[in-house]
Amino acid sequence: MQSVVAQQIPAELRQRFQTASQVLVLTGAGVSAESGVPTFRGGANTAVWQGLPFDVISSATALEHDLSAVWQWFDYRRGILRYLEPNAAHYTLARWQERFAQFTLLTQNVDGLHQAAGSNDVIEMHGSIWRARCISCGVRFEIPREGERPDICFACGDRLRPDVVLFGEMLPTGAFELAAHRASECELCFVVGTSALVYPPAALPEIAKASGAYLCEVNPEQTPLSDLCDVVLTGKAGDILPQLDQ
Ligand code: BJW
Repeated sequence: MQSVVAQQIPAELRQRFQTASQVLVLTGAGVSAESGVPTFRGGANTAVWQGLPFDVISSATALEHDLSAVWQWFDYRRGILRYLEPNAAHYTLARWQERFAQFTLLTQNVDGLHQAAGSNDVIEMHGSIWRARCISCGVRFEIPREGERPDICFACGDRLRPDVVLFGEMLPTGAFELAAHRASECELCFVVGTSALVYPPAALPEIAKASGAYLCEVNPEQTPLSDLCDVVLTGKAGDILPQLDQ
């Protein structure tokens, strides 16, 4: 593994970036940090809401026992997100969809900022904070940026829940399979702003690497994935990703 600081993009990475046709990017909370979205982990901190660590309140168990508390947690976060904008990293990744013959953007984020920056066909592995889903019939509803969220299913009248993947829940049908397929095909794989602790998404760079891809991590901190990477660019996504375009 080659570890370099920002503004020293290695020649091999630059050359691969110029010639690759199949590129995959996996993003995590760190890509939105420069927009003001709090990360879950990192800097030796863990997100806590009303005394509950996020992995307690964002869990299938919490949903089962106290749906109202889970909604309060997500309502609180939408209240913050409503005022936040994409940053240079989101806009750079949106440009990359035009640059490569096949470009896959996989995100673990639920904040919708990639789409706000102009990315299409984002594979949202953990759902979206801007949707609700019926706990009985599964119909999904958009939650408006302004105004009230729906709390009852218009189709069957049952309760709604956030359309996100909580700890102990399965990913959306087909999302991991599609992501794993794309990971196995890509030549160049970027892992940006994720602690690479949560499975199954953390397995995707391993699949890419095992299939022959060149693996590049962008993160100010080391992660369990760093040693597997061909190159680690140590720094902020909003500083580093635009440099690759230059
Ligand atoms: C910057 C930066 C800047 C800062 N620029 N970078 C295999 C082994 C062990 C456990 C499991 C396993 N398989 C499954 C499990 C269980 C579990 C799991 O993975 N647990 C581990 C934590 C141990 N997984 C699941 O439960 C998953 N479901 C599943 O596997 O189903 C099958 C199953 C069912 C039942 C039982 C067992 C299996 C579902 C996981 C869903 C996770 N959902 C969450 C919450 C979503 C809702 C919400 O938003 O509240 O998703 S958890 C949270 O972590 C969120 C994130 O998407 C996810 C990943 O976090 P991420 O994005 O990496 O953020 P951080 O904060 O961790 O890291 C930020 C990084 O950014 C840091 O590295 C910083 O340095 C960096 N950074 N500024 C670039 N400017």
